[in-house]
Amino acid sequence: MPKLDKGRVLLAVTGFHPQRWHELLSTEREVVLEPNGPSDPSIAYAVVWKQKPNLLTNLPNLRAIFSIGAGVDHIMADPTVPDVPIVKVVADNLTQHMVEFVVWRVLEHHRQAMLYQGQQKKKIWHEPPQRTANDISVGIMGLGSLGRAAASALLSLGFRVNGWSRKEQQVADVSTFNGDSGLVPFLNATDILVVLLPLTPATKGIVNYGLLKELRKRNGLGGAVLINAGRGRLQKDADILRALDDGTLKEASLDVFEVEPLPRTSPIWSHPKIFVTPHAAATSDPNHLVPIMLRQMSAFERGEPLQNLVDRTAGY
Ligand code: NDP
Ligand code: OXD
Repeated sequence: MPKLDKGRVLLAVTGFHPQRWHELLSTEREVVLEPNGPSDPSIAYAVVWKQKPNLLTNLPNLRAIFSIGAGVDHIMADPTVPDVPIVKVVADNLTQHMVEFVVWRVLEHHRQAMLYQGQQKKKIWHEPPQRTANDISVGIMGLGSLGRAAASALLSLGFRVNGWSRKEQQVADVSTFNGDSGLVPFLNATDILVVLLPLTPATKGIVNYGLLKELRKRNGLGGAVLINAGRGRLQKDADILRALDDGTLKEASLDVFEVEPLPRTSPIWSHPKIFVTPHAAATSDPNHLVPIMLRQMSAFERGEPLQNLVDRTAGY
């Protein structure tokens, strides 16, 4: 295959100022924030976060699209995205952020942080019964790069870990389940549910009341716990509130919401059993991610295959 020339980059983001991304990409490439017309022939790569609809549709020389996040639903939301390779983020730095988030939230629920916070407010000196991690099964929905890394960290703390994926997966020391038939057995064996799925047509709304009902409740936590750091539209916010209010769920940590930013009127903000973070579980840091993107572009131009490609049929 003949070597490709050094392609120009379109940096197309909405919702934040991409200054640092621009600076770092510009160290090696010519970068533009808008194409020169809808069929700009000079654009070879697009680096995107929630690009404007139709922006990429007619770029005739587009070679690949790089997502600024691990999730690519923000790209796939536009059905006119052309059929070029889409690269998702897989990076130690992002994975580390997510592992820290999952371990933090699991430990807080396991060690009953909400109970102690309530006691402290009322100056109550009371020690509830304590369980160790190996009494608790954490079930991770999504055994991708983030789910596997979270599983490994939780195992090292002594938790039992279950995992659910689309295809059959083998992960050392993790009890794995897959597909529709594996979902209920996975939930029935899970005390703390951690959601690290991508948002696709198959997963939209999956975290609903019926699913939460299947979680195990016979543990020392006093009820099942939900942690969602995947995507907000995987869940039904109203179903989570219902499950918390009727005791189906004991507590939840939510990093993502059906509508983001979470509207100020949402009852989730002030719910005593919900810990809220603003889609901040694992931030994409340009200092770590841009060098990986630049290396991939150069390797591709030398004729090497792109890594971490999205399966467009599966949607992630
Ligand atoms: P990957 O693409 O590496 O893995 C996705 C996992 O989900 C795979 O195990 C896959 O199964 C599984 N999966 C996908 N569809 C289904 C389905 N229909 N049924 C069962 N399992 C399914 O993703 P990452 O681990 O890199 O990231 C996961 C998600 O985390 C991202 O898509 C993003 O939405 C979210 N995220 C959130 C962040 C935040 O700050 N809140 C930050 C970063 C990511 P299989 O193994 O069989 O392919
Ligand atoms: C991501 C995110 O997908 O930050 O990486 O949500």
